[in-house]
Amino acid sequence: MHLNTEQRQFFQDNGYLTINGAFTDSEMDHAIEEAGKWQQDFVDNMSSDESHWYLDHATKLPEQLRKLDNPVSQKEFFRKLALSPGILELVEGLLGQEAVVFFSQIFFKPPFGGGPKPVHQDNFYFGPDNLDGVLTLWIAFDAATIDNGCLHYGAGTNKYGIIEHYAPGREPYNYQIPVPNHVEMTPAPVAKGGISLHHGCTFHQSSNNTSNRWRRAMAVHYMRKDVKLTAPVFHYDPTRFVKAY
Ligand SMILES: O=C(O)CCC(=O)C(=O)O
Repeated sequence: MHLNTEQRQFFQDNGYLTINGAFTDSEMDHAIEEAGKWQQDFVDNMSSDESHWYLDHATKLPEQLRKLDNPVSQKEFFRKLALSPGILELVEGLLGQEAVVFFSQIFFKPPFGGGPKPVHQDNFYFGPDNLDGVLTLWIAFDAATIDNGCLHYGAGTNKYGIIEHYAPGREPYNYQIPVPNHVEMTPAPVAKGGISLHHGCTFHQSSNNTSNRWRRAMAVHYMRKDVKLTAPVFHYDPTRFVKAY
């Protein structure tokens, strides 16, 4: 998959880019089925610590997960999506070098209230030694719209460096930043099978899912192969890293 000059420039200036039609509906239906089976198995076996961390406490539906970690390293189906030749060409073209998937997450955002993800920068969590060496590819398993909780981006915040974040006491997984008045968070709806890319420093968030439709997606976090995560907030296990080369 090749970016034209305009798309490349948009990514460089704004720190994000949306491309529809990257995957087929049937690939996304398969992804939803795989994620659903895994979610059920996880819920059936989770500890109480895991239930605090992983359950979506906002949706009216019972016992739904907000996320699952490391699909790319744990499940072949998701690994194939993340390492498909077109996607790699795109990601490595933007990073300028061969890439490693060091972390990945499935975000479920269930219907009837599924919880928000507050404004944050991925690089705050990851702490890379090269801020331009990390990017996230977000694959929309379902169409993501404003009412079911698509991502919103702060255009140009990819150039802000890392801002200090804070986390509410009971939500150590929800580090966040107060958004300065001059930064507008712009919605980035994505069609089913579309992708949204963002630089590791770009401010982004998603709101509650106020609709009766799911908003499932997989975020794949890539870094250039010469990048080291020297100041991460959480531990990113190197045995889970997946080389794309
Ligand atoms: O899918 C979401 O709601 C949050 C995604 C996110 O924070 C990310 O992809 O880095």
